[in-house]
Amino acid sequence: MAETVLRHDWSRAEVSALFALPFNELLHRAHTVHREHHDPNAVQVSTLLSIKTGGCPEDCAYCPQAARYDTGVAAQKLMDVDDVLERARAARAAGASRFCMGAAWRGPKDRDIPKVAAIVRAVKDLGLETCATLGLLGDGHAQQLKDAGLDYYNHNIDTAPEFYGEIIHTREYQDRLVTLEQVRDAGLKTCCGGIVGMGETREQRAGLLQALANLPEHPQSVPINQLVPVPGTPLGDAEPLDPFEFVRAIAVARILMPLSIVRLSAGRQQMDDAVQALCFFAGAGSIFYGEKLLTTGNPDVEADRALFRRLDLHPMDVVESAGTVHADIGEGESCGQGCGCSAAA
Ligand code: SAM
Ligand code: DTB
Ligand code: SF4
Repeated sequence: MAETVLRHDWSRAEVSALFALPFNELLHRAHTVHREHHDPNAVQVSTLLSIKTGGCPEDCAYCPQAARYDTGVAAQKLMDVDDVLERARAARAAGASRFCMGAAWRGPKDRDIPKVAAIVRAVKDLGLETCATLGLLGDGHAQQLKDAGLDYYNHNIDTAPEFYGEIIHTREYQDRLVTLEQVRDAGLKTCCGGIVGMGETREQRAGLLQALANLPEHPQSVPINQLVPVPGTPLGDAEPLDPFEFVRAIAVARILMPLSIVRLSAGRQQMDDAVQALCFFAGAGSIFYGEKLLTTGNPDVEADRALFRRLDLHPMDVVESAGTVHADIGEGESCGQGCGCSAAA
């Protein structure tokens, strides 16, 4: 297979030009890239659990867990290990291969890390891949989580740098980049994406994807969330995005970051099955599975199983996920993505 050059120097004009391609042309190009590096019929399946819900001091305009918005989400403290394990076992039994744990924190305190580490270790021992999203990390946190068996850390840049200030005021874009650097330096795999449908322009959607692709390493997992508008948040009555515009965002992400797994993330419950099928064709290779995201709804397990059957998709297992991401490197070579893999080619 020809060597894939991973670019980190995408210009805004180039990304905008991809968005502006005729829809069929864009999908053809994205699907071609997808097939070069990934099994087009395999979808990585992750289940989310909110291990610490609500009461968050931050002001993210989309988020139902911010204490300052009246959304009906009750604040709860960090869950006990046994309760998390029960949910993780159920997720594994339902077919998930990765368990993603979210906390409504600005970031964990030093004293929270040993508790989260114990949870991560226990979930990892079930044979599941582990992912955590806890907010901004402090010194040493990423390494302690890695040592506990964490595979992925999710931290989103959320939107284009120039739109960010309209969505979040309590932490800076730069703070997020620092956390992402800590995650990479600890040898964790990065899950980093954003939200579309928050009132941004197409140019700003291009800015989000440009910023993701120009990170020092492409995130191994790139969640593209469609805003779930929650009443009580400042974006509770945001104008819905044209579904084809969402598909374009998936396709452009696919082209910019060819080895990454692009995740069709929040917003599937509001999405037509046909639009989801287009997203898979455009290069989405993973989903959240289970009836809940963190606090909002997700399609029923049965509905997703039926969708997989109708589209002849199958869930990726852990080994397959590693092999797919790194399929174009020779045995023993590093993929250059900083994940410490050696090739499964
Ligand atoms: N508190 C941590 C943080 O913000 O980094 C971790 C949890 S936070 C809920 C994780 C991500 O969920 C956010 O960065 C955002 O991208 C996504 N998210 C939150 N609310 C959402 C919504 N209403 N619609 C779509 N995505 C949402
Ligand atoms: C991500 O990018 N999306 C997920 C996960 N990472 C943590 C979260 C979606 C949250 C949707 C709103 C909610 O359920 O509270
Ligand atoms: Fe808090 Fe995270 Fe929600 Fe922002 S996205 S309000 S940091 S839980």
